[in-house]
Amino acid sequence: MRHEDADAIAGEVVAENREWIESLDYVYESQGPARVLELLRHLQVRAQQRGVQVHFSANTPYINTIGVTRQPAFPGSREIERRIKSIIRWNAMAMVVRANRQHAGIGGHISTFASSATLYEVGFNHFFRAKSAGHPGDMVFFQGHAAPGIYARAFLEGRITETQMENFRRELAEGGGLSSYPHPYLMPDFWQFPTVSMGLSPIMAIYQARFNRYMEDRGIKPPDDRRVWAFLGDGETDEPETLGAITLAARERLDNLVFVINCNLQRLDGPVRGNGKIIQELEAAFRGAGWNAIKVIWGDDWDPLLAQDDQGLLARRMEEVPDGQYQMYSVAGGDYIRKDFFGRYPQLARMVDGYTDEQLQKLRRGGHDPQKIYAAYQSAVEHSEGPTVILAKTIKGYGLGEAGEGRNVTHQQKKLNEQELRHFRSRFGIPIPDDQIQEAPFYRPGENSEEIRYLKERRRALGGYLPARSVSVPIFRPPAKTLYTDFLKGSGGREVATTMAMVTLLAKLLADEKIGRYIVPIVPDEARTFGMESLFRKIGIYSHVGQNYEPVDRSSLLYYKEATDGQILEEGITEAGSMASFIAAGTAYSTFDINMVPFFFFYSMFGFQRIGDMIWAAGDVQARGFLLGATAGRTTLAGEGLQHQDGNSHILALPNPSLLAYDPAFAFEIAVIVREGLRRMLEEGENLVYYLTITNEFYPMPAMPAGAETGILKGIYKFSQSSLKKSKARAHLLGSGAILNECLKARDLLEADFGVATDVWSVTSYKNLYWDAQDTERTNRLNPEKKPRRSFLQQQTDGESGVFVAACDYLKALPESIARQLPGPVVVLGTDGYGRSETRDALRDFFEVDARHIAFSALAALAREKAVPMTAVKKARKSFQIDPERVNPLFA
Ligand SMILES: Cc1ncc(C[n+]2csc(CCOP(=O)(O)OP(=O)(O)O)c2C)c(N)n1
Ligand SMILES: [Mg+2]
Repeated sequence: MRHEDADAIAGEVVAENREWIESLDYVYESQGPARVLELLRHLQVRAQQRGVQVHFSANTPYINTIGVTRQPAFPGSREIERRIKSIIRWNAMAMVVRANRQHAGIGGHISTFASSATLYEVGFNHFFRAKSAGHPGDMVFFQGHAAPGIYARAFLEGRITETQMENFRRELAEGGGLSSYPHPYLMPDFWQFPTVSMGLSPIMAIYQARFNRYMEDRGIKPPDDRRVWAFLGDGETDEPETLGAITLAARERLDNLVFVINCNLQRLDGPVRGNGKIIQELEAAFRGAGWNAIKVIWGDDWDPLLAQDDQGLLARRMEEVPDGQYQMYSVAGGDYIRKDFFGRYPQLARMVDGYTDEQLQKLRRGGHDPQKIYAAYQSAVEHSEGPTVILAKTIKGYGLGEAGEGRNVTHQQKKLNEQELRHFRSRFGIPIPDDQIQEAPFYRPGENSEEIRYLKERRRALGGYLPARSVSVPIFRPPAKTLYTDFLKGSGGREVATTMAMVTLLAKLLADEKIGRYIVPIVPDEARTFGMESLFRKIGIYSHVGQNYEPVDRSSLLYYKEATDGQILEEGITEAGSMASFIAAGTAYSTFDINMVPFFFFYSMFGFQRIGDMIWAAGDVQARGFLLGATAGRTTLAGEGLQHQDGNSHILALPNPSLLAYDPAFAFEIAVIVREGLRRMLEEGENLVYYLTITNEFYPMPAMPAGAETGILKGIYKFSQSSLKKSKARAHLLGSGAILNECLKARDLLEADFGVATDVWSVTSYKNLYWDAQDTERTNRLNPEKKPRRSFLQQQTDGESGVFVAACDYLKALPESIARQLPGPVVVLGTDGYGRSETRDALRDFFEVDARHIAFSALAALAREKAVPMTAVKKARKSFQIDPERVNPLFA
């Protein structure tokens, strides 16, 4: 083709493009956006009919979602807000730098807040409403490692002292300090939500927003316009929990929820999507899930360039450059940007002919432009069809210059030299003289300065300061003891499983006039497994929209009833989501000033093992409630094999300091434990989570022995005393959960066939015994001159002689943790190793926790003590068919 021809064709294309665009503009202006969409749909249909396949894309062009013409006016003073933000930037940086100078390695992050300062400041000055007389307050989940910025603001607000700022990450220092990240446990008046284990805060925010609706729909509190804001990192979106529940938010039309994702294109090691575009990827994911997605990519100095882009070349170039290259632009000079970005197309290059290199380098990203962020937030809070995600493009380490702006190492940057400090100071105009700069001193303008007055006025207008956490819930008297009477009397020979007992108790609590409506049963698609289906009909399954279909089992008594005021949170198969609901309900005492009591029933293997980090977060956030690990026990849950049979959870429950763990054997134990739990949470206001393992093994429930209550709660009591008074050989069998029955059978074997006087003890909580033992030993260690204190276990077993066999359905480490405290030789039996899909009997034989093995272990220990002859033990081994050569189940 000749040159002139090519030029002529290109000219026609240009003209044609322009015509189409002008037509679109005309339609938009004369008939509005709906008509534009309608026309585009017509065009799409036509194209498809002509055989042009329009590919599916949930993406929009790589430009701001909100065009310049739709931007509302900024309601504040840009200039004063910029000055306030600059001071906060400085102090946030200074607190990390100072802390690390004093104590190398103490850590902290500068670059994350540096990139998100504008995102937060626009929120603080214009959107986040605090809890006040007129408003319940918005709930803001701050990105964990942006904490220095949040502290730096509270410092300006006068809520945090200079000493505390100085002691960042050193709570134990004189005068107090500040916790590294948002930890309500460590700063209970300040932080509301723990966020730093990435991925947990987004899922917690989603279920929190849904729980706020639940509270309204059930009429527990009046409706309000309270919002949940969650700030997260773009790297954080790779955590499965982050995106794992986004469809729920859209399905439930949670227009009270806003995600703000700080897309600085970097995570810790390097780019989030060097070869791709995280903003586009997330836009597609969120829009596909039904969210309102608002992209804030470009700052206002791009507006005139985009206005000239009638050929769409700039938009095309913006779209084709991968994130890794954008990161390069944030570090490289203007000449590089001119060449590499604009230079790709001659028309683009011409567009910036009149720009200096410095101007090109300073072309701002949307996330650093308060006006654009304001427009996005305003649009988000006006959106009433569902949740909104704001994808804001920023630069990691913004303002750090050579010290880390946009560099791969910036996440870990904790030190700035004098020159870098000076650069930072000058860039943000902080009035610190050169001779002090090396100190990186904190800066707070006087109380009467324009900045402080403005900042305080804005917060006053928005109801006060935030973050802030408070507890002012009234004391609640839990139900009277009579509610539990039936359980204490036993089942009269009827066979009952502890799961069934627990569900019956729950039903009684739900029916109670006072406490009933505050109970929140939570279950991840396992209600039928646990025999909870009768609750469906009785209290309904919560659904914001009620039930828009005729349930297939409508005619049955226990039909699947969904209702707007339904009480059960039937979460579907998501233990993480259920736990997020548990946390929302379990913190209502603080977030709503209302005592809600969640009872979360789950398959015990999928509790701590799967969502242990969320249970840990429940401790940090000081949630209250009951976790019920159902179908528990490695050998008690038969047939299911090694991914189901839980022999681990009581070990995994050990670390959490605000969680009590119980392995009850009988219905009366459950009743006593739940009753006490409710008393401590509601009446004493203690922030505790109770974990109870419950099983599906059926057996008669005995009546509670007199005086057992204290022991049940503290962890051990003697369930039965031997009647063999004269026997010289004595054994004590410690059982828990369903294995207690094996101990009772073993007692019969020992007493009838071998004349060994045998007492049986129920160990309801090894964790409690372990805590008490630890605490006792610590006191004794620190006070060697005093008479040693005795642990509860030591007191209970005081004066007992003979051997002890402790058997449980969990790892041997559990009884092992207190073995030292027992006054005689101890044999520990447990279920270390992978499970098998077998019958209960075969499993208990395999793991050596059945009656035969328990009895044999007692005899073997007695023989070593010369309390029974070795011949008797050998005889027992033969008659019990115990093979000493058999492979250890731990390795089998
Ligand atoms: C579950 C989890 N894994 C790892 C970390 C350690 N970590 C803290 S910040 C960070 C990088 C964060 O990147 P991004 O989410 O993009 O946030 P940014 O700092 O860039 O805003 C990592 C890996 C963590 N806090 N939580
Ligand atoms: Mg990032």
